[in-house]
Amino acid sequence: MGMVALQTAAASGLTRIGLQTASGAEPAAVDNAPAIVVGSGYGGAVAALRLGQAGIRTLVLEMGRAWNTPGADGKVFCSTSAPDQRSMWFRTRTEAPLATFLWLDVVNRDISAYPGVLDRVHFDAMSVYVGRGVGGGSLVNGGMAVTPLKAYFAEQFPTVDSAEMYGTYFPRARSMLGVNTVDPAWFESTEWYRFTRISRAHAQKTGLKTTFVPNVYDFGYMQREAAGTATKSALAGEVIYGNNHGKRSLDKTYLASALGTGNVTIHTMEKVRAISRAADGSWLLTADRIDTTGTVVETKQYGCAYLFLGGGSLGTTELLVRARETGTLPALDASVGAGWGTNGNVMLGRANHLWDTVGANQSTMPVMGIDDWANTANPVFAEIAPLPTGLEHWVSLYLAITKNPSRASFSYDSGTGGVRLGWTAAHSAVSVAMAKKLFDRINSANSTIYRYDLFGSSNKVFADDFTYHPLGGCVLGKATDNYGRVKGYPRLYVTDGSLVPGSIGVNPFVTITALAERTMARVLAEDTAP
Ligand code: FAE
Repeated sequence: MGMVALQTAAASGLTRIGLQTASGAEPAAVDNAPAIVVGSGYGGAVAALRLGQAGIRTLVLEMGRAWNTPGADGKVFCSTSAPDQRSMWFRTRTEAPLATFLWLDVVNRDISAYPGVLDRVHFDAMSVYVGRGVGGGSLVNGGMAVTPLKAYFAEQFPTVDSAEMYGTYFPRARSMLGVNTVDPAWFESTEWYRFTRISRAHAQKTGLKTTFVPNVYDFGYMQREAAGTATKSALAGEVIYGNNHGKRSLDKTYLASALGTGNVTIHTMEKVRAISRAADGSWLLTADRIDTTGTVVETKQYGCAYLFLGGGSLGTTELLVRARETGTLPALDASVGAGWGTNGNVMLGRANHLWDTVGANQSTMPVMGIDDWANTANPVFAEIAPLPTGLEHWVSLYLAITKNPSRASFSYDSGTGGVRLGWTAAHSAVSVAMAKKLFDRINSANSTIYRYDLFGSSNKVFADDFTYHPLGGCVLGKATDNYGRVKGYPRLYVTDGSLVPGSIGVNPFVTITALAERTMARVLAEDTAP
């Protein structure tokens, strides 16, 4: 794992993660690097590791902070039940996905503005949850590490050799990410997954198939939590504001290995704002360095020969749409900004009978899904989600992934310098109709009803106004070639979720990681000088 050290240059206020040199001196500041990676989520982390291993000096620019220093309470991340400033990205009140419980606003809390770990980015009719910090979405997500159905992968990526993906890149991604599965015997007996067993029984009574899903949370650690021999994290409600233990997030896997190569440096709290190309074909980047109040304290210029975009579906697409529309990269393809979708996400809750208790104790890591994707009339894969409140509430919660074919585009807003998203309520209604069809069946087979109190005061049953799975914007084979090379601009690459055309049918990070591995293998073999 190498000698990873966090160094804070007090004079400049610059926090830099680097590898301690033999002399103990800090590596020289890098303003020009052979390769720059924007963002440190899945796509960025894979790029950084493979570049570093190839001996290419690489700088990663990440707008969020490094989550490796305990706060005053001795913990790196705050708890979900008592969130503080660490929870959300520059907010004065938390914005949890479940807004209410029994219609009461008991979930959200006033906080002070700070570069917290979870962001909710609001567009006109859709808001998108994303992770902020070294590790991107891996810091806040549910860890579900699902490989998509081969047939659906091939449908979404007709130009990609799926034999090679399933033979080489998916296995590589799973092994690097530390994917493991819950011990079935423990699952059947532990109080922490009673909520899942109840939902499974109701699905089975409906004649539906359920399937275990792997996770990157260390289930050995979780069993020790349950036994009382390890500090609780997944069993203490931790997930969307970060896990203090147990989760193999990217800072512990890909990024730790990347730093261990000695060739990779990560600059935190630096947001790339503009990309342009110099006369010699190299890349120029403008990045704003912020402090913990969000104030821009320095605007920096960087140069590189190879530029990898891993800012996620929102981050990467915004940078490229802005570059095309402001004329810094005018030859970008017209499809940059298009092909965006929510992976058909809809969240909902069902009310169980009094005898079907879900348990006061619930693990935050989902381990099972209701798999009705083969139902061509209404394909849905529904994750059985936890609702850990510490009390019995008889709620079965789900995150449904529906095969919603709707796609939207981002457009440049010259007034704000940001982007707008053309997703509408009508697009979401398609996901809701599909989720409703499936859960009406489950309710009817079990004589149950929906919960009306979870998503605000308007008796909303289906949370259709947010997604955890933003996908697309720079779709593989459209905005880029078949390997993520941006059309029209040599040595510019996209490696993240913006390559996926709006839907992949399961939780997306294994697919994003595997595609990034495929891109890096090709680019390092063909594009870089030996
Ligand atoms: P991502 O991980 O979002 O990383 C992008 C990084 O770039 C972030 O760290 C940004 O701060 C940074 N960035 C963006 N713009 C800039 C800029 N201009 N300059 C500098 N830095 C920038 O992208 N997926 C699963 O497969 N299983 C799950 O169980 C699951 N649960 C989820 C639960 C939650 C609450 C959320 C929010 C997401 C969940 N996801 C899950 C989705 C998953 O985390 C997401 O698909 C990936 O993180 C996307 O990876 P990317 O590399 O595309």
